Amino acid sequence: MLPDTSKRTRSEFLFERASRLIPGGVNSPARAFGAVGGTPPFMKRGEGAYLFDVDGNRFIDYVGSWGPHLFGHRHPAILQAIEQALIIGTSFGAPTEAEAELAQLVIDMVPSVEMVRMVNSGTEATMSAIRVARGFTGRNGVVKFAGCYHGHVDSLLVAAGSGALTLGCPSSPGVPPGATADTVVLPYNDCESLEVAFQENGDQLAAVILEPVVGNMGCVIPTPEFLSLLRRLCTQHGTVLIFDEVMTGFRVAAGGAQQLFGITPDMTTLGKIIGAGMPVGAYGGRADIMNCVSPVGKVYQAGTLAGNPVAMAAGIAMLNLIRERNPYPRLEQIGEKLAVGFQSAASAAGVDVRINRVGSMLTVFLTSQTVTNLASATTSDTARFARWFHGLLNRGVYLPCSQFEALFVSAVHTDADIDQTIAAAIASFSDCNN
Ligand code: KE4
Repeated sequence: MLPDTSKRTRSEFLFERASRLIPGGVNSPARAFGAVGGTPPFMKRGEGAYLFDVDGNRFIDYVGSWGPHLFGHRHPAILQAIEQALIIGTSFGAPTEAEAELAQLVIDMVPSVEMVRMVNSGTEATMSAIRVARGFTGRNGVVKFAGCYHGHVDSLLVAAGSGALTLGCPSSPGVPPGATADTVVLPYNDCESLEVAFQENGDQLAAVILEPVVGNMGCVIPTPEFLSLLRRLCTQHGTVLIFDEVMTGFRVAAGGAQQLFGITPDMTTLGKIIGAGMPVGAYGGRADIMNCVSPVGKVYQAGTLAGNPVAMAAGIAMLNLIRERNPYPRLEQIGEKLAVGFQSAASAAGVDVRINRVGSMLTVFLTSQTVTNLASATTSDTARFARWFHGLLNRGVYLPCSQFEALFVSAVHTDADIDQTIAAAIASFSDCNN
């Protein structure tokens, strides 16, 4: 028997109030249900694989705060670390031992990282990495790929994914032409256009930045040829290759996509899991590049709360959990079980889907086309996705509220959770046909 989790009375009241105080009633557009309609449930608490809203509904959570909760909500080891950190204070604006402890863990785990700087978000990480790459090379050009999202950095808010794509403004108003004049946008997985871009601009390119597994146009997987060509051309032209692993870092492997695919970038950006739900981003890479960063070098970057002890404690606990528990075999197994279940549910209802998955991150695209880039991702039937989404939500399953996002399974989702999710998916796919 599937639950009825359609009651939104309290959430509707809170959303109406919030919408008068905060643009769209949310502090990040991705949460606003803009593409699927309806009222977003206001959450009261999380526990393991579950979220509980203010109307007493329980949801199996596949958002995980958009990635951080690799071990589910309120893991005891992470809570305990935060509680102990709070005893000594929240932030000092002075160096603390914890910052070097987390830095050492990142350097030990992520192949490309020889030195690392902590910041407060993924956006800060990518913004800083681009500036450092430009300072290091003395060049201005940056290549990004259509559908990839790297946070709300002016120079990268061009053909961006995630909320920008979902809400139909991949290139945002308010970004002056000068901010994107040096940004070259190419199709993802397109080796030919990459070759041409380097033939035409190679000696002006400071950096190439990409999601090494895309989450922000939905999950899109790079071809081995694309990644190895990227690595070869960047090396050949002295261009800094930046893997934006804010989403894939510690998600698809302990060492991220660069470990999974065996391609080492020059710089890496991190976020989400590194903070275990607390505000932490990081950028790092080759020591010769990172030594350009102030105060050692001249490329300026700073942050009042960067490296604060509470967030560091959460990150240290998370990365130690990963090293002690090695969740990736289980994440692969349960991610596969979910994907196979979604595929069989869609087939049973006669709904065409394409599912892209890497480990515990995946997207069910409602299209009959194989999805390898933004053009194929946007063939998806977003209206039908909205109906499927709400069918699941009203049956206790909480997916990201956009066709152009990845969902995340945690290490604490059970087989029973997956079975319940698939039962809800079967019913919801049938809804789609009515
Ligand atoms: P934040 O500034 O939101 O911490 O990170 C920006 C960012 C950078 N790079 C990648 C690959 C990312 O996925 C993100 C943020 N991801 C979105 C969800 N796709 C965050 C959700 C939101 O914007 O509320």
